[in-house]
Amino acid sequence: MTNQPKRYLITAALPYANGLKHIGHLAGAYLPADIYVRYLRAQKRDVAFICGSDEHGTAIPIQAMKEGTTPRAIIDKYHELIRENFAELGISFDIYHRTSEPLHHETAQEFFTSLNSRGELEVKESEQYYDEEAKTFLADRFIVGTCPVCGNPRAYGDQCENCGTSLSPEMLINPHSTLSGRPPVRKKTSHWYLPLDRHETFLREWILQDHTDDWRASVVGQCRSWIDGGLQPRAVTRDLDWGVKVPLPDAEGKVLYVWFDAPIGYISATRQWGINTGKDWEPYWNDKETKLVHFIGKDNIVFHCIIFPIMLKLHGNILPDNVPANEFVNLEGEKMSTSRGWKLEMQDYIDDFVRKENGGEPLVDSLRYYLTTISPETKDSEFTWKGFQDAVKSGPVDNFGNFVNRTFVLMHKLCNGKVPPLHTARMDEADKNMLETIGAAKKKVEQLLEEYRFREAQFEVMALSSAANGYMQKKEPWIVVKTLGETPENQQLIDNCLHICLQVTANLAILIHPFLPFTAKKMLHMMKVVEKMLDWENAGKINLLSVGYNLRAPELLFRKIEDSEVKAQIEKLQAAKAAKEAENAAVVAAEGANPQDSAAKPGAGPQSSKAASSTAGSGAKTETSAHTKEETPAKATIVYDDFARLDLRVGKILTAEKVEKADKLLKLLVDLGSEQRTIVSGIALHFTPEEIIGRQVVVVANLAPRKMRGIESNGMILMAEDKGGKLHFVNPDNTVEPGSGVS
Ligand code: B3M
Ligand code: ZN
Repeated sequence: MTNQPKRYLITAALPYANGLKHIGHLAGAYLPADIYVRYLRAQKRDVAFICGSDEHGTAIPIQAMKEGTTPRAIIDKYHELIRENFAELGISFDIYHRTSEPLHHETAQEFFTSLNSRGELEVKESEQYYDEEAKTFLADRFIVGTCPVCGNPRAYGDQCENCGTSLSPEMLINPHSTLSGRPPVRKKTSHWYLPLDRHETFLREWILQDHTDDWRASVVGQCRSWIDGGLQPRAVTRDLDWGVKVPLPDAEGKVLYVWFDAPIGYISATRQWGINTGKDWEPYWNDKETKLVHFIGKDNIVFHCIIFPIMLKLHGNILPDNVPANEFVNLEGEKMSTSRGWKLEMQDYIDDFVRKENGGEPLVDSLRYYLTTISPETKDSEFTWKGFQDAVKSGPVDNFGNFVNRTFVLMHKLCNGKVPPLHTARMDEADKNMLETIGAAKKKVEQLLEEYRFREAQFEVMALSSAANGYMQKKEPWIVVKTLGETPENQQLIDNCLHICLQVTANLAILIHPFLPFTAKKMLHMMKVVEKMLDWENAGKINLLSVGYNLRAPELLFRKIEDSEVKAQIEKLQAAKAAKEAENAAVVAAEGANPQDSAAKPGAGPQSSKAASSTAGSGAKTETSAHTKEETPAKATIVYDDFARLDLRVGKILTAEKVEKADKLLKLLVDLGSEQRTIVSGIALHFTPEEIIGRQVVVVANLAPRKMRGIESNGMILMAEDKGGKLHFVNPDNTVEPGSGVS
């Protein structure tokens, strides 16, 4: 789009309302979108900034299972938390909508119906996994089994969260349904497909011819490889009960695929915004003079550049003008990962830095500043706490904040707290250069922002402040009187320097405003000017503050990040990771005892003390626990359903005897209330048979039987292992009925 568009529609990817979002998300989509939108608003362009929660897809019911609650409770909780986090970090959406709203369901259904009734969708029959006990089709995420790559016994049908491998359910060893625990079967079902292949020519022309110059190379590259790889029809419906119902009589139990409905969420959010503001929303989606820009992370490229544009074209809407997708932000040298506890959530930062501090806004802007300096525009980037500390010090504190502060302090000290006059006859080259630099900086920042180059744009603002610091250093107004004497002529030199520095300050407020909005507001207050001064058209002007105007005292714009804060954050990160590792190891231990999994890992046999000793995470005493630790050191979080599959009961040891030719094993007879069980346990090196008779224990009662040394063992008892490798009983604090459940 070369001419100036009539209006702008800016979207940022709709976050899944299944958990808190981290600063990688913030840096990837929301912050750059916010900077762009704030710039457009300052330009007085007509703009709608759209976002909201993506509340469908299997991610939501899965999280509900994890938290032992309903999908509805999950979306209500996370929608609100995420919305609040964004607001606190100054992300200025015009609307933060929800795909669970009736208006969205209606909009998405209308969209589907419109495409379907015009023959743009195809119905195809296929075989899908089905849970015969739960009587439902299973999304890939609802199938778990052993990862063929790393042996993680809790890999999902779409991905192993332990090693990151993308999987399909067929690749799992011993796949089973998370709903019933049964192996899934294949069953015929029919679905609606969007035949992407019909639109290849359109995509080639639209992206590979028209947008190779203005879209980011990585975005065009991904699109090219999708198109060249051969486009296939994509299913746009799913057998699931959570989502937007397929609006057809013969589609019972089917919903729209989340990636079909979610981008339509941009449209329904715009509709709602229209209702809220009384604006006519339709031209934002229908009029060619609208510039539509999607801000996303690189994992969403195909949906925003290939699938959704096809949908938009078929539905008669405008297409995105650009999709400035970002790469990822790593944290302290590692990929951010919720399952490994390696992350910095927006919420964490807000809790530790923003809310703790009275007027924590400078720390919001410090985060925004740093995230823009490491904006992953062309490659993955790295957040480190030391990097954060250094960046805040060298940019906002020592450069920008220092300049503004010095200017105000000196103006109060040397010019009676008023904007001094400019004595043009006394201006030298340095003065003139400084004034010219203001205009040049504005041009550069503007051009970079128009090209979505936020990192460089912010750098140019800082470069202006850096030049101004250099200018002031050269002029040294604080020693003019001392060195040259207190004369009206010398006061003119001081006036000129501070007049220029104040005009630079006013310009800095305008230019930094899209990036650091709280700082800009504070500067307005110090300068006693109204918000209108921040209009972009004022940038570059050198008469923004009138001569003789009284200004307020300087306020602290930024503060340093202390070493102790850096240290505390790194420790917190390490601790979160260790806690997750311990949690994951516990799952491995429990699951490793599952005969299905040991079948998949030859050599792993049941051991009575294994679960507890591995859980304790210390030196393994038995071959099997050592084996388990080596093979699968850490595991993904389990869902509640995984835990519920265990039948844990209190038992009482009735008899105990050594097993012949097996120095580690004891054969126990355990009273489980309704029955007595023989259990072979690997605790003989720790306890004599006599000392454990009569003790209560926790038994995994539904462990499949297994023969050891010719004796069938029917269950497993849990033991805790201390640091020294000694085993201890895990038992109720008081005697309870044998057979009592443990949950
Ligand atoms: N919720 C995926 C994500 O958060 C998805 C984006 C939807 S944008 C329409 O990465
Ligand atoms: Zn794996």
